[in-house]
Amino acid sequence: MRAIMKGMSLFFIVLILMLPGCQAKLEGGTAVSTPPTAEESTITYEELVVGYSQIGAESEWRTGNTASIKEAAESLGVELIFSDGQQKQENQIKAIRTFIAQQVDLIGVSPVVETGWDSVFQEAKEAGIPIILVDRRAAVDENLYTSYLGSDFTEEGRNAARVMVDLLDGEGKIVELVGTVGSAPAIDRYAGFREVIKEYPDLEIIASESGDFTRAKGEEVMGDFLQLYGDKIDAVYAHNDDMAIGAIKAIEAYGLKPGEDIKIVSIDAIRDAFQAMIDGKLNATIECNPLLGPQFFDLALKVANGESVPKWIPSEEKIYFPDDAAEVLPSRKY
Ligand code: GYE
Repeated sequence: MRAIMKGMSLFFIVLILMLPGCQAKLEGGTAVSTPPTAEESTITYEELVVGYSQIGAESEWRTGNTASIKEAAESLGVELIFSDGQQKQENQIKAIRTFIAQQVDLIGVSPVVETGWDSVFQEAKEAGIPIILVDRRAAVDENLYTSYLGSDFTEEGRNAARVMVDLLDGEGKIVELVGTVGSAPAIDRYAGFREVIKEYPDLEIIASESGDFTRAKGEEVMGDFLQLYGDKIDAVYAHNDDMAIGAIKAIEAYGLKPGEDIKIVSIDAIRDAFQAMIDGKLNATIECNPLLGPQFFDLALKVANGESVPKWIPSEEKIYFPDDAAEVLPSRKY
């Protein structure tokens, strides 16, 4: 909506008011102009106003994701109103309400947890503002958002399990560092991993706790696991690299060798994970792509121009092992 106003000069508004059959009507002496339809005008990147509700800055993945969104907006000339929710859903809901009041053209949101979005998304819908989910899904009716741009977290969990089966030769005790409780990646990575592991009766998940996707919490929870189970632990499955890096510290502090005495598989493929693999402390990382900025604005422009878009645009992702880490690290952008 703001783009339409930005794109329309006063002259143009006066002109359409004077044209017969135009969409402007006079109601009680006030001019009301209906926005042009997709056929009548095409919005450009420079005219687009986007509100973006980010989760916070809990991980390297997240800071890479934020940079990608901001850089893409800047280089395309999109007006971006960015809000950092500091890990709190209530802050994200407030931000979305502000975007609605500001009449942005479109809202991008990465929901910290899956549930609790119905009312605010409904408010956006009633205001005619489309929502694109970025990175994380929300458990809402499909008609409350236009598209979801993000990874297949369940497949990431399955891939982590497939790698784990190989590393442990189908036998051993695993501890799990779970992501933020109630978040889409934590729920799906938990489930995907188990789908594969349950086929191997000699693989056992002996403990599973949330490390909230942060290094500090990953270190703390791994420290607790070591106190409880010590060298009975054969492997760690961490829902992200930051928690794995925290776990590496805890394992070293306990006097064991991460990557050797205790195998570690995690998700994201951040630069520090490549360094940990080069150092022999991490056994594999499953890529999850945060560089979603360019794709997001491409999608946003299409939606603002009334084009139809897919309901889900999955990211393409790889698995990385220590053997390729030194070669790949220089090209990693996050
Ligand atoms: O894996 C983790 C981050 O939602 C995919 O959130 C994202 C996850 C990512 O904090 O590092």
